[in-house]
Amino acid sequence: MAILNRGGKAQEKEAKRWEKEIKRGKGGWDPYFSLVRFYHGRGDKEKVSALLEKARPPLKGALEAYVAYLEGHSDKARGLLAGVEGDKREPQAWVAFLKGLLGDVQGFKECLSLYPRHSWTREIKLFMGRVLLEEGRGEEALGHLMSLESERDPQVYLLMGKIYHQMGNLLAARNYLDRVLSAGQGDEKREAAALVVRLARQKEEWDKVASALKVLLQEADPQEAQNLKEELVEALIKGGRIREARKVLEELEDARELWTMLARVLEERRDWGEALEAWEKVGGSQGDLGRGRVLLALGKTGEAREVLKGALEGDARDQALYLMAQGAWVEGEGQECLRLLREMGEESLKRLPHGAHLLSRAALEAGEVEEAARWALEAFQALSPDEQRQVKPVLKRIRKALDGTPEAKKWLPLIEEVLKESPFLQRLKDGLLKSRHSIAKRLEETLGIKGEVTREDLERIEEILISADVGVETTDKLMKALEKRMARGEVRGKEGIMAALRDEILRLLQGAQGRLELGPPPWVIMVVGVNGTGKTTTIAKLARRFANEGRKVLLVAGDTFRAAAIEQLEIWADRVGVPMVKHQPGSHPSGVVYDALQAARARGYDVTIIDTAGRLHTKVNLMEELKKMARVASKELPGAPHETLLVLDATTGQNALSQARLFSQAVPVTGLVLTKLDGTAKGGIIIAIAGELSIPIKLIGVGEGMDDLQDFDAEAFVEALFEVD
Ligand SMILES: Nc1nc2c(ncn2[C@@H]2O[C@H](COP(=O)(O)OP(=O)(O)OP(=O)(O)O)[C@@H](O)[C@H]2O)c(=O)[nH]1
Ligand SMILES: [Mg+2]
Repeated sequence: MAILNRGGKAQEKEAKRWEKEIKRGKGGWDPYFSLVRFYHGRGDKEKVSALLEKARPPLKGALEAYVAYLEGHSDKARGLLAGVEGDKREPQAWVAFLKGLLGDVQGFKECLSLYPRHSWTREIKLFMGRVLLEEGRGEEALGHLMSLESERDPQVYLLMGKIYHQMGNLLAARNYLDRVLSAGQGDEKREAAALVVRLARQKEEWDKVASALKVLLQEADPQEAQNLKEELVEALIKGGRIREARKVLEELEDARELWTMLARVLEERRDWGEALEAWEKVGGSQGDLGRGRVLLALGKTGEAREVLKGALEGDARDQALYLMAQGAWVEGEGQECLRLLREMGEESLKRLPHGAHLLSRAALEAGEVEEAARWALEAFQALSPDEQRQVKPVLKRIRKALDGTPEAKKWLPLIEEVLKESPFLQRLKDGLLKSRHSIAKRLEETLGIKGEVTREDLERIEEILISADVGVETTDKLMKALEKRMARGEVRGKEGIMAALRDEILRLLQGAQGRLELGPPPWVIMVVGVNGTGKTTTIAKLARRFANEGRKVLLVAGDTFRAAAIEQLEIWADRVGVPMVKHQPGSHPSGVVYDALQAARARGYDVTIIDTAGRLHTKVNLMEELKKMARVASKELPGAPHETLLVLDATTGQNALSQARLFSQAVPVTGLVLTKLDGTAKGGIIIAIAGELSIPIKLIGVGEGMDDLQDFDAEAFVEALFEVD
């Protein structure tokens, strides 16, 4: 069955040999099938017809069926084959093989039983696998292919990859396709690469996409290469390989969209110089718009406004007007800013809430309070919650300006409605009142909002941060970040420096934000910390939270050293209505942990919270006790304690940092609780913690009330800390 031979130049020679064999009346059916395939593959219809002429039944019928199959007429082929019977073993096998090709897997099986151990067993299995794959019978196909797997055959691997892909086992699919990529060549390698591109793209594995595309590129013709390179650039950009993307992009013609994509990413990375060049490549009004935006970010306001004029004609007009207005605003030309924004028209302003926001500020400055109110409200409704925070101060100023005017009646209720805080945020703001005064308010009072930033201003910022307990190291980090932004020209004026500082602090806190999550029961939380930081009250608050969520909670009086400590937790357990395990005062703390975990397991508690002592005769004793408790817990319940919360008191300032280091050395602290933020003007300690420790902050306490223990939300925190009324 030479028909199964693979393509290639050798075929020319082979074909001559087959022709000779036919002339000599030798070789049976093989040379006929091989030649039909060969000539059909070259589109040589005459030669195919000549062969059909020459053949006698039943070979003739079989060949006709084969040709119909090659032409894609499977039904016709089946009809033609129906009357054909092979008389001897080889013809019989050919007929069976054709049946197999036409979707009757039984045919392949017959073939295999006629020639059980022949050089083409492998090929037949491959064909069978392909037919089964087409019919969606992947599992069956795998059964036949397994025996071939050991041959390290890229063809087999490719087929298995495709089958696993069809079956939805993407991991296995990728595994086999990767083998084709590393060992295969030619068609298989290309096919595997194309499939890998698809699979990796679904999973957004851009490096994989890129490397598979490169395989495809190796043998692509120029037209294909253009398309593939476009895809490659996209994958490289998405994978963050910007420099490489740019290099490939340089080779492409007419790739505006990709340049736009690249320019956007460069802008996001604040890579201004490169972004500017990329926008230049984009050209047209979009390009002008991009360049204008970058120049504005660089503080080159005049140049930006000039460039943006180029974008005024065309579909980027509104954006251009908005950016020009921004430039005017930064330059202190309030009236010009207002004029440009008004030129945008109502509809456009509604679509561009940032424009509406800017308009409200410019209008307020110009004394057009009603216009300001209208557009501030419009912007607020359309912006994301994070951006809404920036509109709030404007609304507050408008509220003040409206006071006592005839328009107040119409606008004040609307503004009040929008400014109403959620109870959560309100409580946080109340809790952070002292810190807000010592940080944000002082910054604003000493800096003012208008004008350029001087060296003294920076020194004052530094001073205020340090005095609010942000700590020398973290303050230094923040100041460096600010100076870097200023050097890049990103920060304009005092308003800009405040925004940048807020942004840097937010980033720092976001990096430290954690979440208290419960795993499967029995989940065990151990609460540690020096005396008086708020361990026991934190436990009570958590117990109530979990109980309210409908969980079974168990408390453990692990501070066995003081009778009062056991009583205190007991009172809380009663109040919250959850059970508590205790031992005699003075007994061993690990004993009570052991009992409690047995109970937790036996009675199916969802979460068990262990209170611990804050003070022993020496620090060493305390740490040793904690270690022992953790050890006992993990022996009783593998993995326990699943969470170890360290409670820190915000009013103790820099001391909190050394406590955190000390406790982490003894037990694996998984989260921090920072209490009493309401009791200090030095809430900056949380920024120091975020800057200097690598333990996530999970909870914060902003008061003694039961609801004053909050999940730490960096964004809300920064808003509460910075929003000066
Ligand atoms: N203002 C304020 N007080 C808090 C906060 N959290 C805890 N407290 C108070 O801090 C005091 C000490 O709290 P406890 O829970 O007894 O502290 P502890 O860590 O268990 O102390 P020891 O058992 O002595 O180690 C109590 O009066 C609490 O009400 C908070 O977020 N804000
Ligand atoms: Mg206590």
